[in-house]
Amino acid sequence: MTLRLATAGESHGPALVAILTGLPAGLVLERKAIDADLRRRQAGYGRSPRQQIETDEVDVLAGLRHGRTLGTPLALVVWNRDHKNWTWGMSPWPPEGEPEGKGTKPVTLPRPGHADLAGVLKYGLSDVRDALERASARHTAVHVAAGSVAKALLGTIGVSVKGSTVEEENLRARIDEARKERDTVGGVIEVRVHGVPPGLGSYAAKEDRLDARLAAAVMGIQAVKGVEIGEGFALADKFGSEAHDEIRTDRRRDTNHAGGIEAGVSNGEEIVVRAAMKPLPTLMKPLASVDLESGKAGEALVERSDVAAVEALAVVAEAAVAWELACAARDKFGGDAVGDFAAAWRAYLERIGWH
Ligand code: EPS
Repeated sequence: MTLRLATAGESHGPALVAILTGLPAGLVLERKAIDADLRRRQAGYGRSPRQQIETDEVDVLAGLRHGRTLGTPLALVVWNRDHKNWTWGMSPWPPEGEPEGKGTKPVTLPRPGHADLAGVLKYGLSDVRDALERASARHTAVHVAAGSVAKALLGTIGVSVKGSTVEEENLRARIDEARKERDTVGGVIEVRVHGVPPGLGSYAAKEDRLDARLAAAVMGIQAVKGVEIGEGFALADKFGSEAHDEIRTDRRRDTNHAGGIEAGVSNGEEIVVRAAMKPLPTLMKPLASVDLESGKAGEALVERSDVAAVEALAVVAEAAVAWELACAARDKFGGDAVGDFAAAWRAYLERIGWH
């Protein structure tokens, strides 16, 4: 059984939507748990005033009855409350009446580091807004809702996933300084996963490798420029005798340099994924750019944005890792009913003698 996720939505459009297919029937979902993850994503030091406008909550349009999945496509919606300020500018149909509100004038000054320039060139656009709206990290909200569903599924097989920022000295002071200087900052986050048995993923083909799948999922999050599993880049400086995790008679390890994955397959230890986020590209002190209309030098677009979103990234990466692991678990344990899925997992643990 293959778990799949499709999403749609622009930052200031009416809503963000997700369709999840391949979930088993009978999975219990709690609205409060999904909404709590959505609120965690919105919090964090250095976020934009946008977060005072949005109070993200999930609505379910299909696939759920009385809090249990039906085994049919699950359709989730997170509404953009800010859309009310953009009804003309982001109208899906040609807008009627005089231009009013936000987004009425074309954006022609691309921001270095955002999707703006590549987007207009690639898609043949003249208004940068047509590119930036979908590229915006606002979109991560609906991924967090999907990740919350994935965590519920993983919970039925004893797997828990947790993202956090990696303590960096004076992160908050750096954010304060950046705000004062009208600048932005990035940071590092990590996701730790408990309870994954050996055997998720496969070395049989590169696209099946669990580390490759997790890296792609986390690298797919806006502003992420680096991902490592376990000790990642630091392993390159070690001798083999220092880098590998020796195997005890009970087949567990005393160390975890590998971050819980060897040869693209989980080894039963804690899975550790880290990601580096670049400083966000919307600067209140704009960088040099070109006006795409006149061809003359100019300064990049300045609009409301976050100074930092590192704490949000921890929640978004947690969701991405949870989703990928749920996919790998569905691949391995299958089942149309959630009980079948959990029974296959129990039988597998029995076979490999893993408790
Ligand atoms: C973002 C720009 C800002 C952020 C946004 C991501 O949007 P706005 O201009 O509306 O303030 O606030 O993030 C969110 C809205 C969110 O919910 O995370 C960008 O360009 O990526």
